[in-house]
Amino acid sequence: MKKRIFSGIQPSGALHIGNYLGAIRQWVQTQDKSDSLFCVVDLHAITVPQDPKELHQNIRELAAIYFAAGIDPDKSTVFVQSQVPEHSELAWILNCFIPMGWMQRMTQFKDKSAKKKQFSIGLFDYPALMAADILLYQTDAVPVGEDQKQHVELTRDIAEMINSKYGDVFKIPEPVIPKTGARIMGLDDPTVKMAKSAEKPSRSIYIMDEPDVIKKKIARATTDSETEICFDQNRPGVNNLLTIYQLCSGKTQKDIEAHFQGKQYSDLKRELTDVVVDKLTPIREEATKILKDKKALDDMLLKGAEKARGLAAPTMNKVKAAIGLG
Ligand code: AQP
Repeated sequence: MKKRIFSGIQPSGALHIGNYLGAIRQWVQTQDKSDSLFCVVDLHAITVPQDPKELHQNIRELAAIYFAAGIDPDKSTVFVQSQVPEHSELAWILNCFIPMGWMQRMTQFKDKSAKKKQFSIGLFDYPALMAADILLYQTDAVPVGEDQKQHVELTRDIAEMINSKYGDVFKIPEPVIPKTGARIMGLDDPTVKMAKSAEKPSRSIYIMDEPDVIKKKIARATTDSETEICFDQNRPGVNNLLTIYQLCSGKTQKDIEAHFQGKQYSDLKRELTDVVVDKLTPIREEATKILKDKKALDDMLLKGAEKARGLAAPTMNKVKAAIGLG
């Protein structure tokens, strides 16, 4: 039997090339080998303030990009989290079992809340909703970045605790950290991660950026005063540009270094622009087409949500029966 995989992205801003290279690109490769669910996790996005109009637009755009990048709705279940109410329902039930101390240990909450004057209970409770997302589908594997590993470990602890009380309710999921899941850094500041919620548009190459915008952003990207073009963690700007080049071109580091030997940063930036534009243009064009047919996109997402609800129902019945509800 194929392994079941669950993964999602928050519609918390416009999607960038880091999200594509670090997540969606890998999903497209795994969908043939696994029984995959790919979710637009909009309930996670509202754990921080969102503008309603922008959120609505981001949800649709993210879904359109999933399909445009090659997620096939006949192979994978693609849906919007808030269209499957079982996610919130299970999250509430889990909330009533998770010891407070377990949640207080979550480092992402500590980091995110430290930067804010005020934050919601939802931000604190984010890992419980993530656990519900995963456990609802009896998921085998969760592809995540290093920063989300602690949340998957918490999910395992929650599942084991409930199973030990009530028998075999949940499958214990495994975190999968993709080997090639390089962290793409900001173009303007390569010491911070490229992020959807970053305020400066110059930080990120967005999937929906036109070629001339991509060209300008790469031309202004931070490098250094050295001359040699090589992969070097201690030179974060050049290293980041080369990493994006590597992931978009599919070439090896050795070949790339040989190719750029004796060349200048202006050559690297020009060639990088070409490979990025080649990679993103078909996705942008297809997503634009998908977004134009509002009803077709709504229908695809509703179909995905119905399929997801069908998969979630047996778990919800099992959980409710186990704890005495319903
Ligand atoms: N810079 C990145 N490089 C590589 N992969 C990245 N991902 C995110 N940023 C990079 C991967 O994309 C997915 C998005 O997950 P998410 O929406 O839950 O949130 P995130 O990781 O916090 O993404 P962002 O873009 O940084 O958004 P905001 O600004 O909203 O926090 C994950 O698979 C992640 O690894």
